[in-house]
Amino acid sequence: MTFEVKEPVLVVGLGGAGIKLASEMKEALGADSLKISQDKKDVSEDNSIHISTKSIINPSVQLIRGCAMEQSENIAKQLSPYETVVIMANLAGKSGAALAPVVSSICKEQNKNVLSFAIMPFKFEKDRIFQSGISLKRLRINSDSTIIIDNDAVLDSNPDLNAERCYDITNNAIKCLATSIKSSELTDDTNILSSSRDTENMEESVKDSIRMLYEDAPPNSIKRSMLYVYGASKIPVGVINSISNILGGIFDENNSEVDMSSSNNTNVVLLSAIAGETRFEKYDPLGMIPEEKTLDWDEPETSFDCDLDLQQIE
Ligand SMILES: Nc1nc2c(ncn2[C@@H]2O[C@H](COP(=O)(O)OP(=O)(O)OP(=O)(O)O)[C@@H](O)[C@H]2O)c(=O)[nH]1
Ligand SMILES: [Mg+2]
Repeated sequence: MTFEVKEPVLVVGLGGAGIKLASEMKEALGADSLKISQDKKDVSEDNSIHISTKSIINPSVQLIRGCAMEQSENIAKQLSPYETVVIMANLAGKSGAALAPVVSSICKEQNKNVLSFAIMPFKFEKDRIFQSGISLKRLRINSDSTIIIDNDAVLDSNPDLNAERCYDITNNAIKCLATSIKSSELTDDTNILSSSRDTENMEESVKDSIRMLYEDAPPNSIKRSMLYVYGASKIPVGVINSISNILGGIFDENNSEVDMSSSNNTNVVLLSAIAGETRFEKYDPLGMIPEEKTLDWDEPETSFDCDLDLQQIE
């Protein structure tokens, strides 16, 4: 089914990187925005909610989540006037991983139309992998459509790049896609966003994007692919035809599409709807157990500071 972006739209940025990208998305959609973070530096302007962890300056993900739940009425009040909520969450950061399940479940309670973006960590960020996995699982359940951007897949296909350049690739892909949301079709699915570094050679970029996609999902779990070509009017038509042939040859001809957009820079972004296994289920060691055989808490793991003389086990 198609995901319909109904006005009024609110873009919610969670955590440092989520907030940075939310401002870009807000501009592209002409929407309002809300910033939520545990870090005071991220939420200095209007329309923001600071999640205070009181005297603790190095809170755990569970503690940030507990403190956010104390503010859930405030968050719910801010969300209520909107039809569509776009959540921009950096699940590689602590705030994003803590807040994504809380904010998305409030959206679900309020029956919002929810589109979420999730950034996943590099594999060397071992302490982030588990939290990002369980947070993603809940974010996907509460969202109508989810778009996953995996830092680790960028690294695997571009090992010579530094982190800043990797962020440039992913952030640029998100920015580009933001400009296409109004004009193009999004589906009610989980999607993986992949892209490549800037090269003069468009065919190479498409192949790099497909390589990046395969880091996250096996070819048989890809249902549909949409290739966004930016700056298309500057690219020779023969090259666009050849890109379309490459795509049609790899994915089923009927399930792949090329969307051409105008832009100052030329770039390609591949958005693929997936059904079935991705690598992210394995981020939680228990994630491999099929859903119908799993009993899970309704609320994600949360820690509260309740002044008991008992030590908290986390
Ligand atoms: N793709 C992408 N990933 C980012 C970006 N910034 C941070 N990350 C990822 O998030 C991890 C943590 O970086 P931080 O700068 O602490 O991110 P943050 O969003 O401020 O996180 P918190 O402060 O913990 O909420 C990095 O190692 C990256 O994996 C960005 O601009 N783009
Ligand atoms: Mg930060």
